[in-house]
Amino acid sequence: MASAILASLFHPSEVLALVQYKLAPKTKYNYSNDKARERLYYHLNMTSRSFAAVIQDLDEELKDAICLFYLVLRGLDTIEDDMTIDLETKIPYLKTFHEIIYQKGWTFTKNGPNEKDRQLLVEFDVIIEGFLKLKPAYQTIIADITKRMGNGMAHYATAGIHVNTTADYDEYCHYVAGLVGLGLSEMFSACGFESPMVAKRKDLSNSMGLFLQKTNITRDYLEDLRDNRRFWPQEIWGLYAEKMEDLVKPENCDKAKQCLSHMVWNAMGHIKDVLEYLEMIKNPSCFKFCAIPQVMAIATLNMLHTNYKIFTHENIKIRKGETVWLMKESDSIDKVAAIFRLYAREINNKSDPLDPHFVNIGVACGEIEQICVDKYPGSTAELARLQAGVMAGTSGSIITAAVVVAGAIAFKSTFA
Ligand code: IN0
Repeated sequence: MASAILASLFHPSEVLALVQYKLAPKTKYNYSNDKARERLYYHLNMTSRSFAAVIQDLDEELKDAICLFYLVLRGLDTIEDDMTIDLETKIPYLKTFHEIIYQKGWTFTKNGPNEKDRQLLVEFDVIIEGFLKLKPAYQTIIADITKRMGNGMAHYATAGIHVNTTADYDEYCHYVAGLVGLGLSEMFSACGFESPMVAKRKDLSNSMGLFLQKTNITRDYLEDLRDNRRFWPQEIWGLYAEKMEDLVKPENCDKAKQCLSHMVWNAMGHIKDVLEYLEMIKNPSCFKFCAIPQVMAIATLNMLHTNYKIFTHENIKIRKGETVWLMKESDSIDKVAAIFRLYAREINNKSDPLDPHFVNIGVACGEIEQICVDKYPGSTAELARLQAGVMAGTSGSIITAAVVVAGAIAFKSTFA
């Protein structure tokens, strides 16, 4: 906690969010009367602590269905990601995973020892037991999406198949993330929490997934390269380097940053659809569930833009304080639109005029501003409130910093 506060020292609205988060009574989700269900949510918390809480805040009708959708996809993803499993073994599992989820007692121990979610597959029989308890409507949606995703992953895992064009890039991201949006939208409409229109707008649902996946792929350049995974499209990196791995060579620093701007610009192309999708979502718990990953993504894109560290450091993340502040602020379309405007301005302000995408990114940021002013006028007041927080912050942080330093000196002189 202390390190998180220090990292957010000059962002008092984040320090405030961290302290509130720390002091807030943790919602105790009690599953003790159902051991199998308790084990399910144990695995959910193991896969992603922060997002697990958001899933557990969903209304009862959808909670288990989305928890299982998440865990089934994490299982499939853990097989796809594992580069210690040879293709002859891996591809049949990817293609039949939609049948495996109906096989009582099935487990998988072929993952390499370092796979983060290996235990999930070792105990996958628990997930299958939960899946088979779901209403048939949700089982059908999850199985259909798992089938299409598994086949798409198998295609791109096949030897010689690469993400060459930006169309390939959109197709790959559709298979591993866009389809998740289509599945979730079908669940939202099927349970009646959202209008049937949500399931119909497959284009917007797909963009929700592409914005998240493209942000992750842009962020994970070095980690993926190390594991011999390549998702940046050659049609983009080929404009800046002979080979994709040449981008890490110090002599290619400028070209690498230009390529990074190109990837950031490509991902920003989905923001208009993301805001239009979120505007359709009326159920408060579904809205937060959908909005939180999207605001995390725009904050991450802002952190990535012009940041050469993605070519030298793995696993760079936004501040803990920033994530807690974003989770607190993502409960209305006006607030979310204000957050997108705030980061669009930061992205535009840090753009390098000499960068070939300076204008493209400037136009994309201008469009976000225009769309929000036109369609979400309430975002202007929210933006002013956020900026007041930030501005008060700047002076506030100096005072806070002074107080902390003075406190430290007083403490040292008293007890040293
Ligand atoms: C998700 C998405 C997700 C949530 C809500 C609406 C969505 C609409 C379309 C596509 C995906 C949607 O959210 C999670 C968020 C998540 O897991 N965050 C992790 C961070 C991380 O890097 O793992 C956390 O710890 O906060 C998400 O990233 N994906 C996902 C998977 C399944 C489901 Cl049901 C929903 C993964 C991915 C690849 C982006 C689809």
